[in-house]
Amino acid sequence: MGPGSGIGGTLRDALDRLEPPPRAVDWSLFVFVAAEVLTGLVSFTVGVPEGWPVFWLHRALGLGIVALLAWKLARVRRRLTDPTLWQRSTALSVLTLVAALGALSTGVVWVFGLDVRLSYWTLLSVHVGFGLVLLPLVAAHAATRFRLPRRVDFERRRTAVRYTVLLVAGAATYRLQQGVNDLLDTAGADRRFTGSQPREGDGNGAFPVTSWVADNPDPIDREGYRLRVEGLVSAPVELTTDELGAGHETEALLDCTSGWYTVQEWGGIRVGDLLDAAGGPETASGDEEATDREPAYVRFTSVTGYRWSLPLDEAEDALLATRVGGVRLSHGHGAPARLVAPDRRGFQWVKWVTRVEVRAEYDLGQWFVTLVSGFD
Ligand SMILES: Nc1nc2c(c(=O)[nH]1)N[C@H]1C(S)=C(S)[C@@H](COP(=O)(O)O)O[C@H]1N2
Ligand SMILES: [Mo]
Repeated sequence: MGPGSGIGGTLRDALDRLEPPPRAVDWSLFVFVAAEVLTGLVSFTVGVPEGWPVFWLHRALGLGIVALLAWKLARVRRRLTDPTLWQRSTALSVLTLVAALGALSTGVVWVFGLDVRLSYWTLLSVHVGFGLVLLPLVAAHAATRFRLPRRVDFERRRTAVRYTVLLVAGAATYRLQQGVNDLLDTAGADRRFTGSQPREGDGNGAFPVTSWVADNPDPIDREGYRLRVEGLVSAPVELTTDELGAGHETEALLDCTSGWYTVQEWGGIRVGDLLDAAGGPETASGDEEATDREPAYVRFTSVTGYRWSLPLDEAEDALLATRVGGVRLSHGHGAPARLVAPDRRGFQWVKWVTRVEVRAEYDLGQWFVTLVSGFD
């Protein structure tokens, strides 16, 4: 089939017309990969549907990389296939290509609802792994053949048109995939806007026990357990398991960044009521220098040290759960008590909570602690 004939030919013509100059392709690949890592990481913090543009941008950029990579490979193919052209940097190039193909293929396959597990890693976690090694590889690869971009490579109007078309085509392709998923009724059809797949059923057994990285404490003895409620409250208290009770019920959706979600009925105590048991939030009056510290956040800390804070208003409506699906929480799911924070991603739902603290400051350290908690 010659150029321009049939659908394949038309597509080819369109791709040819869109193709940026070689140097622009190289730089674009670098920028697109960096943007993918950024949007991917940011998407992990998004739990409300209004955050959908982050996910769509991630998908469109990913499909843009497919096109960029196709142009690039068409140009440099011989450097890889012809052994007489191999250099020292070729190994790095191949490694970078493998990571790129790994990230792209796991992403695409995930979208169609396939989930082959590599031990306890979901395919989405493997995708994240490929993405995280890809960025330094692309940076190193670019450094071996560093050439500054020239003005003519990015002639303004053409560049804007090209990249707009590229991203719109990416988004359209993603949209098309949704139709295919619906039509074939694949597991990919039930994904949330976050990309997570459903886990059906009620109670402890219905959804996986997940620790972010390495958190894995011994079971907590119900009798010996105490929950401390302290910080900027009038009367700090320690509560027993029985005092936490299960007076409050709420249905909430837990969406883990490893790619699954579940809707469960959670029972426990409203955090607002918990704070009332400690006399309620109270401004700490400082000394003569009038350093009043206003209650602004509530921090939930696990027996392992893992922790997360919510703004005070949001925290008051959150739940410290002792039950799920009508039964007691199992150890793996955070017994005796775990945070249920609707609209927040799973990693923020602290398990095995032993301390609830009203604070004035935002806790920047939580970002680090959630990554290393459980490593000794
Ligand atoms: N203390 C502690 N709490 C934690 C975690 C953890 O590693 N340690 N993992 C979080 C993550 S990533 C998720 S998705 C949910 C999973 O809750 P589950 O194990 O009940 O499914 O718990 C969160 N709470
Ligand atoms: Mo998670």
